[in-house]
Amino acid sequence: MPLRANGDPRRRRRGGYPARYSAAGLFRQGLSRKQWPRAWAHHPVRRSYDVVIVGGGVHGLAAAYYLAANHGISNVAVLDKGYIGSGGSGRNTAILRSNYLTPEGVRFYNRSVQLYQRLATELDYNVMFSQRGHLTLAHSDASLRTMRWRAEVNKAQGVDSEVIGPAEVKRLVPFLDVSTAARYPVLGALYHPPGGIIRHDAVVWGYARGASAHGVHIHQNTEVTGIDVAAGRVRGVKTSGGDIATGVVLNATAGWSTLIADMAGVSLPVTTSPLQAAVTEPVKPFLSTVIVSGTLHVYVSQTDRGELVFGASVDPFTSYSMRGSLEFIEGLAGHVLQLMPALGKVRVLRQWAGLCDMTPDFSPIMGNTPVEGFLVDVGWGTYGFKAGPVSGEAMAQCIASGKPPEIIAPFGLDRFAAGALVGEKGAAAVGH
Ligand code: PYC
Repeated sequence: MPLRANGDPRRRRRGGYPARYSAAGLFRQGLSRKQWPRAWAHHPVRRSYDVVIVGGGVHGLAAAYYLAANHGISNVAVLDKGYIGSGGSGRNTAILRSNYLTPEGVRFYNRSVQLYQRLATELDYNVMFSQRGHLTLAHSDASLRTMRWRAEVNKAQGVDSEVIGPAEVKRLVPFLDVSTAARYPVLGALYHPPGGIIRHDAVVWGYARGASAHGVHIHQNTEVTGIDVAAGRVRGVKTSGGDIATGVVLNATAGWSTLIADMAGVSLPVTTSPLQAAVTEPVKPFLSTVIVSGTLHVYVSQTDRGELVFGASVDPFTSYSMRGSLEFIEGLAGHVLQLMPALGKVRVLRQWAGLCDMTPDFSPIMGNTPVEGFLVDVGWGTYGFKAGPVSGEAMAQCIASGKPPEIIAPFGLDRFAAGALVGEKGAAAVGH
């Protein structure tokens, strides 16, 4: 059922930011000697909301923001059992791209890249999106064929991707070993110029500030412990901060998506595995693109501060553990050195893990469920952060209108029973 707008239309147009972030604003604030106002407000938990969003990561906060900004629905709560961005949104390696394998996937992630491109202006928040180009290396004829396939699908959807040879790869990344003597020689790469990296915390904080300015309530340290369902529809949620009545619950969690769905009696075809990552000490800027090698299970980019951010494959077991392991860092180091032997002396500072909810076809599950008023935006595997803006925009539209918009229609839960899978494994940067 569609929801009615309740937000103040003046706020909808401009947002009610307590302070504007600009060079002039910074100067004025410095002169005033006052504290900056809080970026997002604290509120007591209301006993009822029109919409409750479970999960304060980029997906949940973006959905809240677009509900209020695009549809005037602002009687909305975002609940997180920890602090916002403490799950996958703060643990990913911040890579954005739209060079997927299926037309459905390419269209969807391309819309996300477009929204990311204008996010800093839209949210009045510097999210530091750097479109520095993205290279997926091919080390075998089979992966070169997949790269060609992806390039053609990408181009047909208007996305800039092309297959390039080893000499062009070397020109883009002089430190890369592209010699035929390498253990896994580089035969070519899928080059995707619009891909890049972003400051992931800033994206979370920017959406939180934007949503709050439009009247959304953000409740951190508020765990959902149950979902009330009667006669096939949602009535409310039980939380560590008390019960909340609501007719709409959006499950926008990663890692805990099946546990939340179970509370509503909805079964999801999802398993959860950790994905580890690591960061080095800062070194001089030398790497101006993102590099991915599926064969060597490694991807790497260099931050604006000079650190190298690395990731590898998902751990080969299901678990809710978010700890790093010695096996991971040893395997990663070996693979990195095969690609870039010059990095032998760079020290790793930190490693961590996030949780990936894997679906059978490596595409997400989005939209309505058999329980009326219980919606899902889950099953993101290793692609979740890239999809934050488009998912938020689409789920907001789905809640406001009562039906999934075209762009997420292929990702419904019913596709598994219908056998209409959207196979995206071939576009994974990560080994599985
Ligand atoms: O799909 O680009 C990707 C990716 C990188 C790390 C995790 N997923």
